[in-house]
Amino acid sequence: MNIANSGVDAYWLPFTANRNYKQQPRIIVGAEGHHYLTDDGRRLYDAFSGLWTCGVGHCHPKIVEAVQQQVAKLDYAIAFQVAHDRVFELAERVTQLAPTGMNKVFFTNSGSESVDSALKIALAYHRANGEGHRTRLIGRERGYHGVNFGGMSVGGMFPNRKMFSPALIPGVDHIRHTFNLEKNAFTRGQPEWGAHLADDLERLCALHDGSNIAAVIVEPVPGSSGVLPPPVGYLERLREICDRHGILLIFDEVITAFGRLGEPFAAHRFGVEPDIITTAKGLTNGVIPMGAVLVQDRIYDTLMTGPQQMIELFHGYTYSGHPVACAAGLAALDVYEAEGTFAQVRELEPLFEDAIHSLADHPLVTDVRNLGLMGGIDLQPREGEPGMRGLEVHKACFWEEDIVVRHSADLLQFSPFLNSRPEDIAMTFEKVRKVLDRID
Ligand code: PXG
Ligand code: PLP
Repeated sequence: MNIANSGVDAYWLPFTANRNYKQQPRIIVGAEGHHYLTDDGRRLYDAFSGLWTCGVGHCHPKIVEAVQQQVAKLDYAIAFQVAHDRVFELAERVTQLAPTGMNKVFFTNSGSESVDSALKIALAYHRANGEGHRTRLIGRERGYHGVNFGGMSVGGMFPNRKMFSPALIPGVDHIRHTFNLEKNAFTRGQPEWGAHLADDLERLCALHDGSNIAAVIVEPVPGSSGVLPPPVGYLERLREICDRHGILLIFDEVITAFGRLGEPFAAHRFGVEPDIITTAKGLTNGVIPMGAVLVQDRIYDTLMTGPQQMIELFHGYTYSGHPVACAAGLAALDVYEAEGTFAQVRELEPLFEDAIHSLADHPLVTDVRNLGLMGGIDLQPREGEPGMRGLEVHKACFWEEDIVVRHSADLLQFSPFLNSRPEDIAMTFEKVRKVLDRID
């Protein structure tokens, strides 16, 4: 056993088959640009850009430098009742990128925290607005909103909920998902069929009475559950229904914000303005953990009530707006701007679409989906061994093809770098095809 994996037994890996992993640990000891360096001296191409996080590559020199300088100057500043200059700067920069009227930012440390913060803000807003009866929260089947209690409850991925069923928060319901193999298999980009699926929200408004619903939360493009681009007109319809019933619409943009769809936010790409946006990941290029909740001015303004010496929202984290995270965030936004990152994504999108759909003819592939630089490939599960084929592809890519491909059961997910080289996108799918050709 080498030094790098000597602590492997002590470590409980998140969202991982621990026993299987520990038989043959896959260990990263460094990263450079678009590659990881392994403990056995190999360079692996990262086809998932971290975990949808590191859009402009690992260890980007501008971000590294900003973090190094900040940590030496101000490591931490008390987050309650006092603030620091960098957090103001970052809040301002984020709102400049946000849809109009969305001028207030609450900082968190992850996507999960952003989601739970957003749900609490929605409830608090209605209460302050004289509608304390609006308490019900609506998510969507196949939604992923992180792993904290609120996000897990509005989430719609059954394995994440199953174990915790009795502890899910009450007063939550779900609209149906938009995945439909019969109508939309192998669609490139947004499917034409399915806008009417948004009307499922009207069903829940009839059931619970819309006046009792606080918020609807959806990922504009669900990521974790397999990259499901919204049918054309679907998000517009959700927005209309929310407006009709006075319901807040929350876009969970933890994956889709900061360029993944070729725009600052998915809200821009789809031309649909939510009331609240949750983010994380790309906010700092994944360099330091950080998330943010963006809200429309009227939500913030409504909450600024009561005696002025009193706290308006009893919520916040020790590390909200951490100075080092802010420095990483500011540097990341500078890089996106200087390098024209969002425009690069728009340029790469058609090429990525062609490359991922080149696998559509493979006998093990049952569906291929893509939008922006998000892609999903469903593999036919092996009889009696669900998830095994996906795991085998991931491992073969890692050990034999020097490429990191993420899988979730029999789904392969792709999150190319926002500044990918076109030849690397082509190489990614050539390698995946080679692996698919040799596994059974
Ligand atoms: N909301 C959305 C839409 C997400 O995608 C979270 C919330 C939670 O963020 P944190 O930072 O608490 O993990 C996420 C995270 C995958 C994958 O393979 C996706 C996520 C995390 C890990 C893996 O698709 N998304
Ligand atoms: N501002 C920032 C911070 C950016 O990252 C970008 C894009 O790269 C822009 C503005 C310009 O965006 P676009 O290329 O979509 O016009």
